[in-house]
Amino acid sequence: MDFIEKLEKRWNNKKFVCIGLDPVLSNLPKHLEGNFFEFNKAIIDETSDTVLAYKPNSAFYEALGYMGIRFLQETVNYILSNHPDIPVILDAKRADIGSTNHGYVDYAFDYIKADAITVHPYLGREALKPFLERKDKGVIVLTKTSNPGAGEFQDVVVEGKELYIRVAEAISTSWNENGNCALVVGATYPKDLLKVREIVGDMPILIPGIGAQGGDLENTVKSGLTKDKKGIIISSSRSIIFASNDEDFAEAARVETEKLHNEIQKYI
Ligand code: OMP
Repeated sequence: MDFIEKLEKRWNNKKFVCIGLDPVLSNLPKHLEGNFFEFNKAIIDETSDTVLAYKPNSAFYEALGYMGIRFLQETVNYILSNHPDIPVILDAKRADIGSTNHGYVDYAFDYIKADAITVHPYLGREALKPFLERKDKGVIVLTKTSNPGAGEFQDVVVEGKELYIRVAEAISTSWNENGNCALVVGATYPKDLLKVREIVGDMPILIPGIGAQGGDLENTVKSGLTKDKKGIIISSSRSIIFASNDEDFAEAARVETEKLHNEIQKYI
């Protein structure tokens, strides 16, 4: 199953929550002794029946050096082996000139074995070809990010339209020849999410910013859904994975995941 097929299957079962697997040493329960894989595994075991996807952010693993990369690889292997229908998004926000991108592509898709990766659009479609050519993998392009300063460049008006609108237009047309593109729009900008949804039709949109960043869930769901009530990947990390930093952390993560899942269902 490719990335889009995995998403479709889980959307059909009304799953919309993506858990950001973003561990930090200082927040890990003591008994795990800094083992990110054991931390993630416990959370996956408790939440796999409720989630749409998992999204480890590479930064938290890179911070530990080679041990971190090993924890990341073990985590993705665990999901692939035990829940092959759950898509794994490697949040790495990569992109460079074309020849260098081959390195990122080999790492993300062949070594880590992620189903999708986040990339930034700054270098343009020509440079991103090594990502876009991997038809079975998702290429999720930053369009309107969740951070307070996102507008500094993304809202600049270029030939009559904000830059993020032009990015959304490009991604949904020429970039998406292989039908494997998706976009990132932060839950902190629901009005912009609605504009992007109108441009991109039923393309998948990854929506971080719910939970710790204070995104408005009701507006986000209503603005982001497609006509057939799919298309949204609602992502939250800290508010789920650090709901408790005691021995009950995985159960606490399950409770938070189910809470988010149930709240989303109210707005569908
Ligand atoms: P929490 O704020 O703890 O839910 O974490 C948010 C996660 O989503 C982090 O891994 C961020 O790097 C990521 N993210 C954003 O917060 N904002 C964006 O605009 C894009 C992303 C992302 O690509 O996932």
